[in-house]
Amino acid sequence: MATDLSTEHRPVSQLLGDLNGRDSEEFRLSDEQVEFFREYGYLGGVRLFDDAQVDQLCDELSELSQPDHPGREWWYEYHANESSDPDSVLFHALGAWRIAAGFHDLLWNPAFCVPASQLLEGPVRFWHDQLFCKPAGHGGVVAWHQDYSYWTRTKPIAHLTCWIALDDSDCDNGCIHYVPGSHRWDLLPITGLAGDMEAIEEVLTEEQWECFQSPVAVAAKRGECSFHHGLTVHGSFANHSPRPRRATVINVVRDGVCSDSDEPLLDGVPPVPRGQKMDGPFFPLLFDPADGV
Ligand SMILES: O=C(O)CCC(=O)C(=O)O
Repeated sequence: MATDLSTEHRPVSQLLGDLNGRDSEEFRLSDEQVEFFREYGYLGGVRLFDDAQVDQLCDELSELSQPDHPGREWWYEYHANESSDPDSVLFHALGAWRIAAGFHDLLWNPAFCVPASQLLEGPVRFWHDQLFCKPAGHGGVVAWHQDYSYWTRTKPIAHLTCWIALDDSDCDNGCIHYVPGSHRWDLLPITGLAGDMEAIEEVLTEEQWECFQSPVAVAAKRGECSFHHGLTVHGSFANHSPRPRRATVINVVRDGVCSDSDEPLLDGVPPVPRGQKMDGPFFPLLFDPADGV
């Protein structure tokens, strides 16, 4: 029998080992890294996990990919294939932190929380997690988009995404690509997440579309992550390689971001009334720099 881990607001397994006891200074980004993020809207090459930790997460992931696994009622969303094409598969699911101990505990990894608080410039509150997995040979695209276009029910924009590679990822198996500087663009409408990579073109100016001629591919070794701003345009191409491309994502907000809706912010979660700060069991405070790790 699985238990709903959303009631636990500290690590419940050995995934992080002694990481939580260490000095937060060890995990701080350099001034150059923070400056790079501010300039371009993304930052790659930050290590969060070693091989053994990624192995534990991959074991859990194989169970979570079985549609009849225990705890399946706690997903916020679960798409065995987000695209409508069986030859272009994107497994996409939100809510693994409630179901599997490793995916729960990774939220409290100081190697994630400390940099996140530097980039958000404040305490880090959990929004939700995601899995984005492309099988070998017939993995689908993640079409160009801005994350915040899916999150306008929360405001103001003080949102950060951490994309974590569970396989070595590069241009062959569909690594993440960013449009540098697009975090300064206005909010674009939703044009779809799977299927047509370039659907976004219809809502761009000519000048913006030019920027898609030179997006930056950010390769990552398993266990490494990249961070991006809620408005940075990003996407990833199909995986025709013989290797899978699996990733997990943590989405966070600066503490103080409010609900802008009286509807549930996530499927199955009690509403946070419009105007009230996001808080409560589903949106735990992960890290406050005033307290340290
Ligand atoms: O996994 C990918 O290729 C893209 C993930 C994504 O869109 C995100 O992290 O916001």
